[in-house]
Amino acid sequence: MNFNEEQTNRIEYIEAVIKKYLPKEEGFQKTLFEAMNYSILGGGKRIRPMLMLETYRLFGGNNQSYIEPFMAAIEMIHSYSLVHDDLPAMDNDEYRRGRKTTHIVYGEAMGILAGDGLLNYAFETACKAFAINTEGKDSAVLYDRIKKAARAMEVLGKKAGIYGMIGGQVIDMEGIKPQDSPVEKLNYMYKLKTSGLIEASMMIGAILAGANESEINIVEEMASNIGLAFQIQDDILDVTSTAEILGKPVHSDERNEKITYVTLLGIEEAKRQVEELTGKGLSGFDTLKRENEYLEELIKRLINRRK
Ligand code: GRG
Repeated sequence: MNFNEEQTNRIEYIEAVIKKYLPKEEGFQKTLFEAMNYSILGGGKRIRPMLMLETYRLFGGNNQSYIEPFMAAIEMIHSYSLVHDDLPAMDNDEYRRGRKTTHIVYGEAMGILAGDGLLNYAFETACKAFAINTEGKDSAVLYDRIKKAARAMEVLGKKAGIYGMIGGQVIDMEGIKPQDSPVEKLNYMYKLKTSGLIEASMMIGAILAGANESEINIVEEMASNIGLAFQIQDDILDVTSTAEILGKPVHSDERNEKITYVTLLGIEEAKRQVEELTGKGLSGFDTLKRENEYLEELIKRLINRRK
């Protein structure tokens, strides 16, 4: 397998899927549509829809039109979270993915609305998975597909919401103090803030492909560990990388006086934890007794990424 070639093909496909659902930049809300499209189309690794699609394939899923609305939806939610995270009331960042952030280009009010727009539109888009072609299918098959799509909607809402990403962001905003059992609280916060959408991506792939309850639980655990490793790598890159490579300012954690894995445990221990969590995440493939060579390689590269 030529991983880089495979990855380029997948990114092209995912971008085409996202574009298919984006609003046309016309009408009286044109500026909002432009700000939404600017936010989602400015690069990005597209790892969440990629993890979703590959987990779907891991469980034998082969009907892309069924999963595509969810692939677009998860990237819309991810994009909204970045737009809002960059706002002056939150991290107040001017650059992301090597370009000006949405509120810098369109103003703060439009930044808030573009984020809100992407979040709502994500659920509107995901609902298109219910628009199933009923021709020639018996009612039991149709019921099963609708049931899976409904379960996937619930996971999307929960993992992006108050028990997931938004919950984690609140803990981050309130800050972790040295007297707070910081490692425990940091782990909890990262598992919600960063693992939340990774869990949603992989679980939705598994659900729509028809995985059973025990398999869905294994996938959730895998994604939780992978998400945590991904976030700790983010902490490491904030101190070891450069703004040119990352496309956003480095040392932002220090500037914002944030407690991170690196400030708490040091860089060597942070790297060791990344290794350990990655091993735990990847061991899920053995437990599941399923193979997807591309997905395994993707996870390894995500964790060892430079940006
Ligand atoms: C505003 C509700 C709300 C949540 C914000 C996503 C987030 C929560 C904050 C962004 C800051 C941050 C470090 C989040 C952790 C997850 C993370 C590393 C996001 C960046 O994801 P990538 O690397 O980004 O997939 P690209 O640009 O590749 O899409």
